[in-house]
Amino acid sequence: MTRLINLACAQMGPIARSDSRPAVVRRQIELLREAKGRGVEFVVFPELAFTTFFPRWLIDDQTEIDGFFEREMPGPETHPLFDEAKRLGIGFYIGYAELVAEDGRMRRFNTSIIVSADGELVGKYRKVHLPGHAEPVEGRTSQHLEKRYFEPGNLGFPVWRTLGGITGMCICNDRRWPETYRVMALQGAELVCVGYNTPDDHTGVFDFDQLTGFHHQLSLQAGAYQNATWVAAAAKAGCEEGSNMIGLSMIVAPSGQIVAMASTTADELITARCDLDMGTLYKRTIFDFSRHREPSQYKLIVERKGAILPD
Ligand code: CDT
Repeated sequence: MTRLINLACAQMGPIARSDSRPAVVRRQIELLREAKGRGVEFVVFPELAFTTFFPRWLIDDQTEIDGFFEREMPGPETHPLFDEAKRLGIGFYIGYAELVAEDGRMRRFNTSIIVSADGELVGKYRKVHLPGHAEPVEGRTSQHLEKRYFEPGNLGFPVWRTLGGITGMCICNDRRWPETYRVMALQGAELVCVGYNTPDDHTGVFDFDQLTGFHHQLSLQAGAYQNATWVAAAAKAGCEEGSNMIGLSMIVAPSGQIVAMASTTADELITARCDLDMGTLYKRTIFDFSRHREPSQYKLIVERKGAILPD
């Protein structure tokens, strides 16, 4: 028996700083409608999908910063997306900047949610691995100040029974860390959704930066294969406010094979018919965790943060 799901990644082209949320939501609704026409049941949208990628700028005015955040989801400007998805009967993953009163203070997270086809919130995730810096790096036109604007996520890497299978989420830089996938795989993940904004100049070292697309693919394919899970990753791409961000949105099978990939850096829907049972072969053989893993030998992974070199 197979468990098939028609899956899409709705890659988005650039969002200018001056673009309003209603204008962005209209683009997302167009992508949803195209998805419906192609028989899609679930759509993955990018990280921070309602605004430009604001961590590229040093902004001092807290009111201005908070203008990029959502106090409620859906809110007055974002609910048309939720309404249309429900009308079309399509579930989705989407990322946004979350401003929330928690533990007696205002907190800011880089967040994603899964919404079911009937419009119910299935789950929330807050980005754990925040890349970049808290202070601007001299000489860079585009900064990467996620460590300044967000706190690390505090919800772990949960998974949910939805879409007829077990689904988890991560956000952008998380996809480069093997722990991300493994924690979800240890809960039986069959699909991992990822939204991302990846500039092509993030180290400033050409030898590294020219491989940005390759490192992205490598991470997703390794994560999928080593954890016997589908991975669906949606970019915000193209030249956004002078920063070039990679496209290459893709759907990767548990075999590690790429089954769909974007060919532009604009708004583009990619789709694949995914058998959620495909990972079972790997989970019963080479990656049968309960037979082959040796957790007692991996203790350092949770005990140690940075490398300590031998004497
Ligand atoms: N958004 C995000 O996490 N982007 C990072 C690139 C920047 S690292 C300074 C990524 O890992 O793609």
